[in-house]
Amino acid sequence: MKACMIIGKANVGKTLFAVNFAGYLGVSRLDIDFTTPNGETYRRTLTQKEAVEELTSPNPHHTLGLQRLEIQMPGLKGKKRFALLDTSGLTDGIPEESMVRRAMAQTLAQVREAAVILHLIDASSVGKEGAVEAVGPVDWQVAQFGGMRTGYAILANKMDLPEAAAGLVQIRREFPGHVILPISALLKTGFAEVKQFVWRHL
Ligand SMILES: Nc1nc2c(ncn2[C@@H]2O[C@H](COP(=O)(O)OP(=O)(O)OP(=O)(O)O)[C@@H](O)[C@H]2O)c(=O)[nH]1
Ligand SMILES: [Mg+2]
Repeated sequence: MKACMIIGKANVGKTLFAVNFAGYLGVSRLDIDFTTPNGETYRRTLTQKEAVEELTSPNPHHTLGLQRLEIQMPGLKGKKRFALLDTSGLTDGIPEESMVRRAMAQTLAQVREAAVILHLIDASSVGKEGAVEAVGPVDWQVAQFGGMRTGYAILANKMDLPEAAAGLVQIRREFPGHVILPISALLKTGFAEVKQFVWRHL
């Protein structure tokens, strides 16, 4: 089955996007297949609310492992089945903690297999002073690698926050030639455009 992978730095909103986008596509009960960085697998069934509560967090590196969700996407011409793959957050440079390091390697190993890559960037943090750069070398690497195929888009997330408008301008400037879709994973805005992009590239 073709996969649509969600990738990006820690805390940019990958998991909230995965859960809410699945909801937008009509999935209310989430059967999620987890694969830990050590390769152990298990399944959990969660409601939307439970998934948001348990799987998302304001603290970075909350997701450690792959979280796979099968989706039947309804469209004008029937349905398309695909796997929505949420991944562990990336860091610039090599992470200190071995589990995070392994999780990051596991994430990167999926890039080659994915039919569609949705690269999330937190538009509200771009240009802000902080301990972690909002757009860092790892984003350039993902854009370079992902941009070699057609099914690659940058999702500028957290557009509901006031700082995000300026962040989006900067993202457009720094990633010319790429598809850039502004979204709010929280408010589910921009999802129609994302759906259209995913549909076209599956
Ligand atoms: N305001 C706002 N907050 C958001 C949005 N998307 C995510 N968040 C918040 O950002 C934080 C991180 O969200 P996650 O979905 O856990 O981020 P992640 O990219 O999966 O993070 P890791 O799994 O740690 O890599 C949470 O507190 C979310 O509620 C958004 O569109 N708007
Ligand atoms: Mg996550």
